[in-house]
Amino acid sequence: MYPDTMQESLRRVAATRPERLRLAREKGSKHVFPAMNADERAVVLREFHPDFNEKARRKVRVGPNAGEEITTEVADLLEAWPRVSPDHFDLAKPDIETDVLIIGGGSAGCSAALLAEEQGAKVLLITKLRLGDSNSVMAQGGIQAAVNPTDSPATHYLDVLGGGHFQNKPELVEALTLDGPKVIQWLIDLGVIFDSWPDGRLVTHHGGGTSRKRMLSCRDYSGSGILRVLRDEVECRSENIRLMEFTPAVELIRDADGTVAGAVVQNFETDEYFVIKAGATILTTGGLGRLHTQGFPTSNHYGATCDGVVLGYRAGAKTIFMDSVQYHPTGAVFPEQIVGFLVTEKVRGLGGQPLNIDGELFVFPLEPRDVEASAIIRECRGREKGLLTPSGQVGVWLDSPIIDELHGPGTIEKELPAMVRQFNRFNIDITKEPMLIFPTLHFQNGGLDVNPDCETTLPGLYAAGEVQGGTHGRNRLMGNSQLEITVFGRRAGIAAARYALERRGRSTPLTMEHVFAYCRELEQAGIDRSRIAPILLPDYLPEHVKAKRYAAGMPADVRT
Ligand code: MEZ
Repeated sequence: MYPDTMQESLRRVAATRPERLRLAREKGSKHVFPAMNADERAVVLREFHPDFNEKARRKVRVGPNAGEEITTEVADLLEAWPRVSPDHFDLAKPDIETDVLIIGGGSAGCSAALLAEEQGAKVLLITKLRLGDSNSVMAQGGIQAAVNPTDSPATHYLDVLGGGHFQNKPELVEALTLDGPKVIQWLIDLGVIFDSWPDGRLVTHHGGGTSRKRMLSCRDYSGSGILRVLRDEVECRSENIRLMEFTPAVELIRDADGTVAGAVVQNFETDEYFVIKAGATILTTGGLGRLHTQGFPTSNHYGATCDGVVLGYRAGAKTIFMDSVQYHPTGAVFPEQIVGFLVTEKVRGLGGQPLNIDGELFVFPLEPRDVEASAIIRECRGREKGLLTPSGQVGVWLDSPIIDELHGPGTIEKELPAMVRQFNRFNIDITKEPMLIFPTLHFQNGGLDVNPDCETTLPGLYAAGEVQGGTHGRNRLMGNSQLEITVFGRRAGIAAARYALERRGRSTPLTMEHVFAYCRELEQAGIDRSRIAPILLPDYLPEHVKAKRYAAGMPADVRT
């Protein structure tokens, strides 16, 4: 239920709807508002995208990317001390040995495990929370792949490059788009049920920046529709895929040849540490939403704390595009309980329109994400045409009722059941009233630098999914993350298994000398010892509680 202060604006939204509807019906949703040209996009990005804020980036002083500009909150994490001292572990006596160690239990981790197992490797998958607790499972709107006869991987390739401002690594985009249709078939064969027409053809929608309809979906539970199948499959293959939950990695291990050869992991429940020796190691740890860059709320899951980049970087792997963060244009800003929650882009794919306080459409609804988000920020902060919520947030409307008007009653209930439920809990019926939205921190555009086999710049270390960088340049389009985690999860699984199987039986001594070396760099750069990483879990304790803990002689940070 919206407060009285918003009722006048809601009346204006209802008043402008018939004309907006007429335009959408007569000209098609693509022409309801002129799309920006390249110059207009550049201006709105420069003036309003958070990445262009002067405090958004700073030079990192240590590690393989030293001297490069990196997102400030990430630079803070890279300039942090280890959680554990390498002295404490007897590397000559590993607690567990495996061919392939996978760190992270979302769709990339599960895909990697399945494909590594199929190569004949023994796999150990460790995950910080439960298997499946990840950004993968929270994706709503869909997965892109060129499955339609009017589409092709080449067209998809061009869209991905355009969305990424032509800065993407082309070989990764090629792998992503060429593997796309094959991966969709693989998912269907495993049991994923994508939305389809009665004659069996897959339903496809547009997303921001797509030149063809290629967004496949499982209603608006797409990530969950995919991951539950992958997770079940992993659990079914328990003979060769061992699973350890509530067990994050806290440091990578290398061997005397410089190859990454496993990790030190922590059991969250017992606080025990284990040394795991592996023939190859794959990072599938996801993104960084819980760093709340520039104070933004996030659509990400609780464990999205950038751990994989920290671990890989400290071991010596290079990053790419770690100066770029994605703010999804439509996060909820009302009610307060769901601030930052995702409002899927599928709403706009179905014809939903962003409107200001006067009920005016102010941007083409399907601009690429960074442009759409910047235009919404401009409407609120630059033009002051947003609405203020009782808790002090500012947002604009996303007109959902127009969807039923465009496509027939019942469309919203059928296509957007997650959205309907999310708002119904607060007595907001999105079939009758719009949602109030503002950009929310959604995705880590950059990550560890990889090639199409997911090899990082360190031998024996692979990265797949959100933790890898390069595929999307500095801006990802909707649905390409769900594709990336499966395409590159599979590729990492195959490549890592082959690497590990070739090395089976070798016994090169393990070392954590790289951690000592990193500490020396931190020391030289004068980095404050109170900063510890990976952080593993976000810190939401209020300052006054921390002060009390400190006064009682406890560590102020509950996570240490
Ligand atoms: O790819 C995404 O980020 C996605 C599917 C999000 C959404 O809006 O639903």
